[in-house]
Amino acid sequence: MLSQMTSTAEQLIEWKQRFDRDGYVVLENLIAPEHIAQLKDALLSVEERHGFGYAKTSFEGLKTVRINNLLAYDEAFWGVPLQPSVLALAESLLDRELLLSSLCSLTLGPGQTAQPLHEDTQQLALPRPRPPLAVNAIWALSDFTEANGATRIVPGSHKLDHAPAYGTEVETVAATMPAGSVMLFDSALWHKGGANTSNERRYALSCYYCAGWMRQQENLLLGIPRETAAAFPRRLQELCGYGIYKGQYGHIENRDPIQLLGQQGRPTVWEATDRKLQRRQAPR
Ligand SMILES: O=C(O)CCC(=O)C(=O)O
Repeated sequence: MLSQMTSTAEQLIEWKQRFDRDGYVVLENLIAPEHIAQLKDALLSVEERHGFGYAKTSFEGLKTVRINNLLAYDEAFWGVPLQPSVLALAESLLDRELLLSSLCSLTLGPGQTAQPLHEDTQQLALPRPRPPLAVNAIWALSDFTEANGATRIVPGSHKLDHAPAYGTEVETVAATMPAGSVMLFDSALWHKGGANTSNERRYALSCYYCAGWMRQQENLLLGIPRETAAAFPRRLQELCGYGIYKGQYGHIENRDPIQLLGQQGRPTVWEATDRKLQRRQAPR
């Protein structure tokens, strides 16, 4: 079920201004409670059916269950990257040809300690500050509180000229928000998962988008079975990488990879240019 709430153009401009200024923006109470309940049920069912346990590294969280490649596991997640307001904002920050970089769950168990401070693109040797390369949308499936490990952020840090050295500690703010809210942040923003000192799990999804020319964090083209991807809505197929960026990058022998899913492909930039020239030269 897709949340039906859409954004007006003015709303989008305001969210974008806040995102540009602070490096993040919270869209409060965006997702209907029934939708949140459905996503949580699906997560629990996948966790149980597939026997997912805690992550194996301290960064990912030794008391955290992360389920990667979520689109392959349950149809309930297919609407997440397509949520209209979030996708419209991500498109306006990146561009219409953006990609889904990864979709995973972040279920912080009681006793999970705070994550090391980081930014999500700090492995890339690129100068900072820079325009957004990637945008993370954290879906709060539980109320995010100080106690249960709400994501902690350093507002404005996307504008700093360096990423945090691993293990650096600086003052952070807990991004508290009610369940059903979505926080979008620039991958360059300094942040970390908080410590869960409560007795409850903190449920969240990370829907991470990146520029269309960038390598995706998860290899969705290989990780999602072809027959599963063939059943996705076309826009989700495109977000997963079944497309040709700017008509040039990602083609297979000049054909659009979306044809592998039985869809009509788009022309390469070279074909499109010739068609334009032919139209211009055609007698009127
Ligand atoms: O769990 C969170 O709140 C944030 C997780 C995160 O930033 C990450 O894993 O990169």
